[in-house]
Amino acid sequence: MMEKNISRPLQCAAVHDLSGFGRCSLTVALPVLSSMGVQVSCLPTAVLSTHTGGFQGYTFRDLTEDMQPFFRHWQKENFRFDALYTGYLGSEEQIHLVDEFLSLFRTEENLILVDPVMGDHGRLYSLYTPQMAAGMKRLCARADVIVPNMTEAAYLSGMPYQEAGHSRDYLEKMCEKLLSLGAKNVVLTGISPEEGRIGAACHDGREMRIYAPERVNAAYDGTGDLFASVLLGALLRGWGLEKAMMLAADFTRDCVARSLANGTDRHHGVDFEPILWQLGKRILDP
Ligand code: PXL
Repeated sequence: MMEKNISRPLQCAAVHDLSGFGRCSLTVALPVLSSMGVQVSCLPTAVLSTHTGGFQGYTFRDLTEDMQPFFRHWQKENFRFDALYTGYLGSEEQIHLVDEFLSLFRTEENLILVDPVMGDHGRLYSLYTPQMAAGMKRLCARADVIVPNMTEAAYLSGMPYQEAGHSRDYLEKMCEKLLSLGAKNVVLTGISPEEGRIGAACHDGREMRIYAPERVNAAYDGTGDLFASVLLGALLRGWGLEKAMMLAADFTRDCVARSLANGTDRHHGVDFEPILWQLGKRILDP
């Protein structure tokens, strides 16, 4: 008997680091997108022993030199992607290279999602420089969707950072400033319009929608990557921006809740593995 829903896998090129330990970047993007029926091709920017947000003495192998030969080979092979997805970038030069990569692989139909991974909790990550932050603005200008957290949104928009208590007016101004960089859609993550609620806001250039369910009181590393990966998977499967945002927020919250209940260390990332199948089921068998 024929299986229903047979379709070619969607193809995504993911430009992120590979952090060996601590679920984030490629070790999140790969399983999440695969579970959503998306084939992921990896353009790794660096290989680290752990991510940089909570471990001492991590190794960092910069792969800047490999990036251009890597994607030039892909170009020769004539590979095409339904989505170009960029995350953590390790140097200013990498940002230039990603610019070139986007120019080469951009098509009329494909979707560029730029996650401007720069910092959290009001501060830039330890290896992040102001020059890199400036370069990130250029990448955002080319994106169909950007997914900054509130720290990144503040840096990119020039607006003051607020940890919580975000008014609709503040969020709307922030989205408008980010849209004015050139991005077509903005999804702000980690917004908290009132005590006890946390979620996301999306703006498609016409209107802003807020989704802020009840907060699970914990902060885990890698949740930005998880959110962005789920969002992209849902967009690729044809979901609208608001619905995709809600799925990403719900799935991220469920993973945080389980990790908290399991006593997982916040720097290890969230325990998404046992419930990935639920994500696959939601998206592939609606
Ligand atoms: O999750 C974001 C991220 C990705 N990659 C690396 C990081 C971080 C955050 O700290 O250090 C290497």
